Amino acid sequence: MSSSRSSRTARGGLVAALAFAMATGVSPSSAFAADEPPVDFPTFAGASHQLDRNGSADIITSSGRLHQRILRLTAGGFRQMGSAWAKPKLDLTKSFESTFKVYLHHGRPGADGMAFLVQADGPRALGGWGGGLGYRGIKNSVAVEFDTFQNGTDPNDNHLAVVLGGNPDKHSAVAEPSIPLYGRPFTARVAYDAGTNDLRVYVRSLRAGATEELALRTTVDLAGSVGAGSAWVGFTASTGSALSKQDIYSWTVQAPRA
Ligand SMILES: [Ca+2]
Repeated sequence: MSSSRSSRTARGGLVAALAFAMATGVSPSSAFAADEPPVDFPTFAGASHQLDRNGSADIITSSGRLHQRILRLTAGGFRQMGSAWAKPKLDLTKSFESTFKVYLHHGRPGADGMAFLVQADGPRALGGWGGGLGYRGIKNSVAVEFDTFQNGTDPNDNHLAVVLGGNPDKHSAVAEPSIPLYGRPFTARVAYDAGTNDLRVYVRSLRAGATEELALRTTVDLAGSVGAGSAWVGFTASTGSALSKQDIYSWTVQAPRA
């Protein structure tokens, strides 16, 4: 029921955007109203035309109880890498927050993890596999990684990090959350204050009664780091000689909540 409702909403939004574009001469991609979130996927039903996907990333129907459309970044094979970027670019000179539900699962041990990125390389950007987390080599980027496999410069196999310039061997900031990133679903929230360059990463287990935890806080100038005032926003992930299915169940990017 919810998927048919959201796809109707998506079509309605598209019609409204086209009508707005025809009335004003503005292209549909820049026709978001000021109070409309630039990214809003309660599921990924109807999202095929709103996401650029590369490598192993695809929109699929999940198996199991939920049986909904999800974004699968890696499909459980060896040496895979995938990326997905929202079509509209994100204004990095404004504060925002992004919330997404993640489930990294299937293999034992699981690897390698996934990352939330803002990047100015383009909608085809895709980095290296294994410890590259699908973003190694995306030069004009800031990554918030959720790393489930310990490589040479990693502190452990369950850490968050902020990484600049597409080099996962060098953490600008690193932290270990209290919850496992692998094997159990969790919600992450990345909050950025464009005035102070304050970046916070929160995580919350989906277990009943779980509370949100501020897992990492650092200062980073997103626009300065990617070398542009606006950027593509999305996810990357990879596998190597160990593997996993790495799934995003929902995703929003919007103005910070009060
Ligand atoms: Ca790693």
